[in-house]
Amino acid sequence: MTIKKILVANRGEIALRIMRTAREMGIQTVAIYSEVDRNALHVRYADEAVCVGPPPSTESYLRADVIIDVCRKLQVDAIHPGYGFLSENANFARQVREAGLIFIGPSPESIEVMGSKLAAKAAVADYNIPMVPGTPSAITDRTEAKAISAKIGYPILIKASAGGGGKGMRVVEQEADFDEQMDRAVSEAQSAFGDGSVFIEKYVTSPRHVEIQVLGDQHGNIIHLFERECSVQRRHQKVVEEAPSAILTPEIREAMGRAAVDVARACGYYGAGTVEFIVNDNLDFYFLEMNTRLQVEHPVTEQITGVDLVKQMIYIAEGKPLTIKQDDLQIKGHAVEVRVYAEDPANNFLPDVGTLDTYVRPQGNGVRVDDGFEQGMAIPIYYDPMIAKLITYGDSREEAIQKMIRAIDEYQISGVQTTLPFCRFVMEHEAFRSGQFDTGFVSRYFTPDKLTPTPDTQERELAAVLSAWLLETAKPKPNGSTAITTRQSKWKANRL
Ligand code: MV4
Repeated sequence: MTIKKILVANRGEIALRIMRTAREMGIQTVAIYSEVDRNALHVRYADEAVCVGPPPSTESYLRADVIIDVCRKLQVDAIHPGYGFLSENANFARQVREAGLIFIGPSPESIEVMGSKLAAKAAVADYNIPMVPGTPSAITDRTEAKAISAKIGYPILIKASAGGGGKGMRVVEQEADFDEQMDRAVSEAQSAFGDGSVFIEKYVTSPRHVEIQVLGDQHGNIIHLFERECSVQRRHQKVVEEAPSAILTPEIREAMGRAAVDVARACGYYGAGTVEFIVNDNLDFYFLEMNTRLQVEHPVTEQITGVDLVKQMIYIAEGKPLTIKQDDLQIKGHAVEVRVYAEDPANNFLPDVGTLDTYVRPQGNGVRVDDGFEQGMAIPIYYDPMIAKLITYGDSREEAIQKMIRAIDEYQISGVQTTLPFCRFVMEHEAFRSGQFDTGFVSRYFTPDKLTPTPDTQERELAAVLSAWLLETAKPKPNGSTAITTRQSKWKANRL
C-alpha cells in the first residue's frame, strides 16, 4: 500500500514536523484545526485543512468520529496522530483500522497492552527483562501486600496500573503509612483512569531516566536507535533531553538496547516506540513502561543517528520492511534538546500564555528549532503551552551544550515569560555539565534566584528603562497622559 494522502490529527510543532516529512516524500497533507487555531502554521502549511470544532480539545482534536469523517470526505489514506491527543488511544487506532484507513503507529493491541503497566509486565515476563522487585499483579490482599513490601524493603512505591508519566504514584516510607497511601493511590487511580488497580515496586531513590527508541516493521524486524537521557524533569515534565546519555558505557547501552527490542518483540510491536528505564547509580537498569507513540524528544535521536523517524513510521505503516539494520546504526555526535514553554520560571512555572510580540529564532550551524509559532501569534490557553523545542547538535557533548547556550542567548521572545532562562540555568550548572545528575536535579538545585537574565532580556529591560526615562524627561503632553503600561497576558491576569 502506498500512502498518497496523510491527515495529521494534531497541532503545533509536531503537526508541522510530520507534514514536512510527508511533503518530502511526495505525500499530500491534510491538517485539522480547532476554531482558535484557524491561522496556525500547521493549517497554512497543509495542502488542505478542515476545522473540526471549538477550541477545547474534547470538542476538536479528540473528536475521533469527526476526524475519521474528514478522512472519508477527502480520500485520506492514513492518519498520523503525533503525540498526546489520540496517539495512545487504542480505540481510536481500532476505529481508524475499521474505517479502512491506516493508523501511522502501532497496532491497537500493542497500545492496549502497554497502556496497562501490569499487562506490560506480564507480556515481557518470558524475556528476562530486568524489572524492579515488586508485585507482578494488582494488589487484592493488603496483608499479603505488606508482607511483600516488608520483604523487598521500604521505601516502596504504589503505582496505578493504568497510570504513566508519574500519575497515580505514592511513595510509602514505612509499613505504618501503608494503608493510608494505599487508599489514596486506589482512589486517585479510580478517579483519574477509571481503573483502581495498583501494584507495588521497590522505590529506587533519585534514579536517572533513560529511554530507548525502537522501530519495528510489520514483518517482525525490530531495531533500536540508542538512548535518550531525560533525567532533567520538573514534576514529571521533561525539560532537557539529550542523546546519547553521558553515563552509559557501550556494554550497558547494548544491553539496554537488546532489552528494549525484547520488550517491543514481546508485544508484537511495529512503528516507532520508546522503552523507558530507570537507572540507579550502580548503572543497573530496570524496565518501567513503553510509550507507543512518537515522542516530543525524538529529534535528539534523529540528530545522532541521521534517521528521519517520521519517514520510517510512514514506510512501516505502508507495510514496507525496515531497510535499516541494527549494525548500520552508529551514534554520531551529541544532541541536546530544551523545551521552551510559555511558563514563568521565576513564578513557579505558572503558564504565561499571551501574544508573541517578539519572536526571533536562533539559527546557525548545529541549531534546529521545531516550533509552531511566528511573531505576532497568540499562544492559545486550551493546549500545552510549549512554544518550541530547541535542539543543538555538535561533535561532543560539550560542543552541543555550548551551542545551546549560544542559541538560548540568541532566542528573542517577548510578550510572554518563557522557560529559556531556566534552560540556561541547567546548561550552566556544574552537575549537568559533569553528567552527574538524576531525576532529583531540579528540586535539588533550582531556586528562582538562580535565574540570570538572558542578554535579550537584559536588552529589553534596558530599553524599557530608557524609554520610560525619555518619556518622563521629555514630558511633551499638555494633557499629561503618558501612561507606561506593562504588558501582561490576559490569561495570567485572569488567573491571578
Ligand atoms: C519509579 C521511580 C522509582 N522507583 N519506579 C515516574 C514516571 C513513571 N514513568 C515512573 N516514575 C518513576 N518510577 C520505581 N520503582 C521513580 C520514578 C520517577 C521518575 C522516573 C522517571 C523520570 C522522572 C521521575 C521523577 C520522579 C519519579
